[in-house]
Amino acid sequence: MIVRTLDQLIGTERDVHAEGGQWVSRRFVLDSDQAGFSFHETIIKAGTETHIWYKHHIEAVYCVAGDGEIEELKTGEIHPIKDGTLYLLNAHDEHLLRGGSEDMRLICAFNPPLTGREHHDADGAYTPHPEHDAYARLRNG
Ligand code: 9YT
Repeated sequence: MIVRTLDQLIGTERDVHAEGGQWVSRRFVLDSDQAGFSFHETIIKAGTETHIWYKHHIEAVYCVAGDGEIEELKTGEIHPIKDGTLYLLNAHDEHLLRGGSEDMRLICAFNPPLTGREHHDADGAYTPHPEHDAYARLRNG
């Protein structure tokens, strides 16, 4: 069993800050923990906007505090986010994530798992997991 607290992660390699300052990601579970997914707490700063397009990952996101919205770029549809809202990026959906009037606290899981210090590239993606194809085969059967 692995037990970790937020306090233990802050200021370590598992505490990752967006280059533009829009979010902070505390990476509780990473690839090295061999769970098959990674599991993070992400704080989206109020009033910010982030372009995200996870081309190589599936991400589930559950909001437990604060408010914001997600805009699907393919359709223009905007979904409000608040405590109790989950969204699943199951189709590599390109989107804009906006913080609302207060910081938004999100719980996020990635498959394949992140390996550590990933930051968004110019397209809003993270680099593929080294065994990306094997994970895709497992997901797609
Ligand atoms: C919701 C989202 O994807 N925010 C960007 C950071 C990401 N959750 C991460 O790396 O933890």
